[in-house]
Amino acid sequence: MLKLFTHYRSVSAHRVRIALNYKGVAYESIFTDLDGATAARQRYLDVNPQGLIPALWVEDDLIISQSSAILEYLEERYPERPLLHGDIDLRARIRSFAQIAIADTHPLNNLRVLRYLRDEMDVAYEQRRAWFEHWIDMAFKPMESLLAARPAEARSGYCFSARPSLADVCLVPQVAMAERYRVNLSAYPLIRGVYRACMTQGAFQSAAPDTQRDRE
Ligand SMILES: N[C@@H](CCC(=O)N[C@@H](CS)C(=O)NCC(=O)O)C(=O)O
Repeated sequence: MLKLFTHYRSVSAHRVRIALNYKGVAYESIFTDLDGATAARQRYLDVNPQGLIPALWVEDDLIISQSSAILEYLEERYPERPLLHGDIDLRARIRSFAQIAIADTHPLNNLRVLRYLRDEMDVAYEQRRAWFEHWIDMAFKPMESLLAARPAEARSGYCFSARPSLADVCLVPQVAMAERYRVNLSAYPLIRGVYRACMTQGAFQSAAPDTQRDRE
């Protein structure tokens, strides 16, 4: 059985949990500390030398790090319930949308960045929160525009189609994290609508941070 090194608060692990659940792939959760100082965390460097979560153990010779690499692997290995679907144009649209979250937003609001601001730059909590909110807005504004510009046939409950795609998989963890930081999302009705639609689905519910067994 696959093993996912995960932490309930990890946005990147959240993406992978949704994809595994959606595809109906059984996996064991290995709850892994996000705190850089613990012994368990040091041991985790043997699994993923980058020390970042998630990692997917497939076999001893194959441990995949980086959530987008894991998502691509799952898509190729379990194509039956695809997250990249539709025609080539739709798949391009889905990928572009997903990359806003994966490449342009999460790296700026990652724990190690926020910790660096706190510990090395002496940035106070309110300013760190403003930083977080700024980069969320820089993502959600264009994402909301992309959703508003969808062709009529793409306007289902989900981002771009009648079933969830990689776009939803990447949007939902970002919204969950924004809610955790109490970011005001009232300017993003389409994003909130997609989030609500996704959260009616078991695959998304059982991947949510609050439903994870390592949640304190
Ligand atoms: N690009 C990586 C990012 C992984 C990542 O940054 N994970 C976070 C949790 S969401 C982490 O491990 N943070 C620990 C830290 O920042 O020290 C991916 O998509 O897997």
